[in-house]
Amino acid sequence: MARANDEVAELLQELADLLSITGGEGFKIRAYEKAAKAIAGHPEDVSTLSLTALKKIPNIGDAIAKKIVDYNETGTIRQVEALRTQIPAGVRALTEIPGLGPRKALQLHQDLGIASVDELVAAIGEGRLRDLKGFGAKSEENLLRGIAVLRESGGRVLIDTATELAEEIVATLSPLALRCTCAGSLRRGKETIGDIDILAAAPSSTELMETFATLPFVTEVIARGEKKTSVRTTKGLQVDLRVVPLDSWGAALQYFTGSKEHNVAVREIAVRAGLKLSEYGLFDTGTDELVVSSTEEEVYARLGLSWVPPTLREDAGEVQAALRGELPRLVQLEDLRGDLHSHTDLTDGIASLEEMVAAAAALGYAYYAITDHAPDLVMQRMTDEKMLAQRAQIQALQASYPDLVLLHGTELNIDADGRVDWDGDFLSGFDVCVASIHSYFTEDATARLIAACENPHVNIIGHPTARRIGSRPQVEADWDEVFKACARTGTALEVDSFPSRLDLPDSLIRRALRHGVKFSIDSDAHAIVHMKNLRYGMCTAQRGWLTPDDVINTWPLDRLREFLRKGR
Ligand code: DGT
Ligand code: CA
Ligand code: CA
Ligand code: ZN
Repeated sequence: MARANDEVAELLQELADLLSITGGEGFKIRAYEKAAKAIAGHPEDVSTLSLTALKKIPNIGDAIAKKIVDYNETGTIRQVEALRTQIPAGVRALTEIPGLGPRKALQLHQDLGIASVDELVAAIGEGRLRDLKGFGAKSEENLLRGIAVLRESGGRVLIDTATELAEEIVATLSPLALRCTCAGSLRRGKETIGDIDILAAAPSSTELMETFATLPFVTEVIARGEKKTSVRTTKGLQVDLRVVPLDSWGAALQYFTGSKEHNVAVREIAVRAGLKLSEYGLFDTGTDELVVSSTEEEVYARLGLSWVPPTLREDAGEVQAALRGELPRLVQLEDLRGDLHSHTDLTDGIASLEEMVAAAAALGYAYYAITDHAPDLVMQRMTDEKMLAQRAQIQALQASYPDLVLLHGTELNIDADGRVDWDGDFLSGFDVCVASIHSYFTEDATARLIAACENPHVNIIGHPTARRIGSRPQVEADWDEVFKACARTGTALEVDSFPSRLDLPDSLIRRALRHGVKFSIDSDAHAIVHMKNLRYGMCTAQRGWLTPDDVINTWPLDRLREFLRKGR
């Protein structure tokens, strides 16, 4: 289940959105947005905090603290409920479109009577937006792009939402089963999840199905049977539970992990060997006798394949590689020695330098980079003085952490011409520089990214496509040219682990790998709770077939430092 913090943060963000539709004051809207971020990143569970304790959280004043108390007592914020009733549902549906703000949504509703995404598509087709103040051909194009992004994500949820829910279900059901785990796209670590698939082994399914169907967050039982039950949760997400006998566990897990395409390819190999593979086991086609079924390893081994890690099961060459015994040794969480992209409250993070460093030390890292934003991101108000003061602070802090090497870095902004915030002199004072696109998202980015790679101080391209899953498309670029520049200049590409980014995406990672590019799997943490997001970036990295040698932050510090020198 989502933490209370996430629900409160969503309600506060919704409050900000609703107020901007109803013409609320700007400073209030920004205060709610800041509060939503602060609550989402706060390490303590807000449902356990008193009014006094809530007010001690940065960016939470008396009024907002009281709204959280309201949530703790009633499960919602009453002001949000009241505002919802004042705004036509159609207008709220329109604001879901990436790039369409609340005011323009309201304008479309009031002036043209548009109350749904479909009606908007029709209106654009009929040219009805042309004469509307504040709209034009360019905005029509952007709206259609936004609608495409929205539809692509249709009904799928981000991996962190699905993981948290699935882990809670598995924890509840495990005591009632011999085995219990998640399968489907979640086990394969896909960036978005259509529905959650849970598999359990037990002699009888009665108690498991009953417990599952009556979980507190279940709003509807879609189908209920002895072998399979499907439910819908408060978040609208579907969860399927399948219960199998223990001796068919391996075959069932293999089958329900998918992907469908991987399973088809594996079944073809079975057929050629005179065998038949189903969720019940691997059978001899002639005699119908069971050959193996209890573990996945046995099933793959009997077919002459090495066991295929779930993150590779997409029929993208893994079956052939498994046949030849040439699957890569994939990078794993345990391989990471440090994190090279993180923020503190000096810019838009919510934890202090001391808190972030203490958390990194607790994770057992060998090195850790602080990379606060650079001056061109104007709202972050960075200055040379502030950056140098932070460096002095880091040097002082280093004495308390004999086992953790602190690196001072920054996240630069790649401008319209591919230049970054500071000159070479100032940049040479940093241990590591990440450079990212934070502007001009709709223009071709090839030349800018290549110019950034050619800067001798830029080590890592941060979240390279700049996409936001479900809300902002990737920047357009000739990626093969960008990857060539990365490989040529010794610039790593980031795998940003934020669940809404997961950037580079898996398919581009594989393409970059063919050019010999190196990668950095980073948290981009803006709060201590974000550090654990590395597990999601790791799924994406594995789906891109990365090995430890491809990932610079698995390397010992000496080798990393050599890479960061970039031949200078
Ligand atoms: P999703 O839910 O859209 O994120 O993606 P999956 O892969 O979890 O798909 P889902 O939930 O429909 O099915 C879970 C797994 O069960 C799937 O990866 C493979 C297996 N499976 C389900 N239906 C079929 C089928 O008709 N044929 C085969 N070969 N496998 C199936
Ligand atoms: Ca699924
Ligand atoms: Ca399913
Ligand atoms: Zn960034």
